[in-house]
Amino acid sequence: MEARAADQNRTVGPALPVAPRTMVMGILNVTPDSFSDGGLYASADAAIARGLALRADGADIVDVGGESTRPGARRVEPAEELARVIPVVEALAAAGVPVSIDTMRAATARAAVAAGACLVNDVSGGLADPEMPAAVALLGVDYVAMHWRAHSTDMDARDTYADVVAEVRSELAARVAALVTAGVDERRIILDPGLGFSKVAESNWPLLARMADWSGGSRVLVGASRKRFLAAVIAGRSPSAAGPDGRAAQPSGREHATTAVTTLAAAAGAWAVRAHDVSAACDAIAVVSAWQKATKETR
Ligand code: PMM
Repeated sequence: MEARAADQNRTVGPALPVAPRTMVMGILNVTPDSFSDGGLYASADAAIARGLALRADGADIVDVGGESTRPGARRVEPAEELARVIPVVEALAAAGVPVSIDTMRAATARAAVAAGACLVNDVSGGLADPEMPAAVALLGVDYVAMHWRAHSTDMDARDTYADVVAEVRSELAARVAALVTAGVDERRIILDPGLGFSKVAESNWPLLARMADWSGGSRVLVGASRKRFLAAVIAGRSPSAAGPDGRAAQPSGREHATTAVTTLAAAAGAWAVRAHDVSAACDAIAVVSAWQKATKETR
């Protein structure tokens, strides 16, 4: 039944992959202003080439987004978002690449799934567009519900937790309940703690350290790649990674710290990580798999 619903809506493109390890979702922002890769792949041709390169590097899924969610970013017009992402989704899906669509809009999700996307990645968990839960139910694809409190212009001010793990758990549970009420199969929902979204620095670490406590057994996607909270940890130690204020250096200088998080997230059983440097993430996950295999075999 579910598979039929998905088939009716998806005209091209491969299914969401399954793997006996943490998967890697390569980041592809078709935007002028994303914090790490903004402007690099703003034309469709450059974005398609980048998506194919991410796949060749080992990405299980390529996550295509047309709207920056960096702190302070303003929203893009719906037509502009569609024009940025749909040609890219279509070309990558036709080339056999599993594609997810990073969008807060139901209309963009619908168009992207029709163009071959097999996963909807919504950083607002359905809060930004009231049509999203019903749209996802009809599309019959898997859905990432990320923890989110406000759009980018206001999100830093919403880092106001007394107990971040308990609050993220209950706010995500409310999103899951709303999605299920709208007809989404709960098994299709993947949870994401929304690192960096209404979480400036310290709030991110308890969510990584206590994944099982807020995820309740659901699949978990971790999006730590090159984010500010990593800079805050390595600030002062490595001039290439971050200045003393934690903000001075380029996001690419946070790659080693990102790989450390990928390793720990994989060891903790994350379903997937979102990564700019897909090779580094794949290597880290391969090491975790080898370590876990040896642990089992030599017990
Ligand atoms: N982070 C960004 C964008 N989309 N999606 C999910 N599910 N989780 C995240 O943490 C996340 C996301 C931030 O922007 P980027 O695309 O420039 O990394």
